[in-house]
Amino acid sequence: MSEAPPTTSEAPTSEAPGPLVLLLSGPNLNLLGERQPAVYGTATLADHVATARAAAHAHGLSLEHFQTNHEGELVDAIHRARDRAAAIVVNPGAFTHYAWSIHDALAAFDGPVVELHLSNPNGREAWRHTSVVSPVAEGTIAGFGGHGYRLAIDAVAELLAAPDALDS
Ligand code: CA2
Repeated sequence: MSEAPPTTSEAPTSEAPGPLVLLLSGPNLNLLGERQPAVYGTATLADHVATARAAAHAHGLSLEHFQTNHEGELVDAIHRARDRAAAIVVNPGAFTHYAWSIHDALAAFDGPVVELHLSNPNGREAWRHTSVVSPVAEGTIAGFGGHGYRLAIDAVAELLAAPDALDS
């Protein structure tokens, strides 16, 4: 019998030039396109990464993506970003609702952080209404499905170009 493929992540991919945006995907997002299309759509995570990368390139930014099902790996990825990335876009999956280690790691990142969700957690079960990530994010994009990936990159580009641009 062949061994099951690793569940943790795809290899980080990036390209020069331009400031680096790190796109992080939390648990179970690797299953997108396979289950629950009524909630999360039919596009795969690779489709969403391609959308984000195209948007980043249009803004002169480079993009690296990392997906993991493990909280500590997400914390490690955020730590590594401290010396490398200008901004982080993160869909923390269910970690959104309870993973204070991710809150703390993001709080130690100097650049802008945009929280991203495919669905609108506030319109779903009560346990999804709390985000421990929101307090350390510049803002949240939620409920726009795959379009959210472009919207999140657009927001990051604005924030990097003029850090106070979205204040008013
Ligand atoms: O709406 C989002 O993007 C979420 O972050 C998705 C998380 C959920 O726990 C958050 O409340 C909101 C879940 C991602 C799981 O994705 C699956 C995809 C296909 C099949 C099963 C799960």
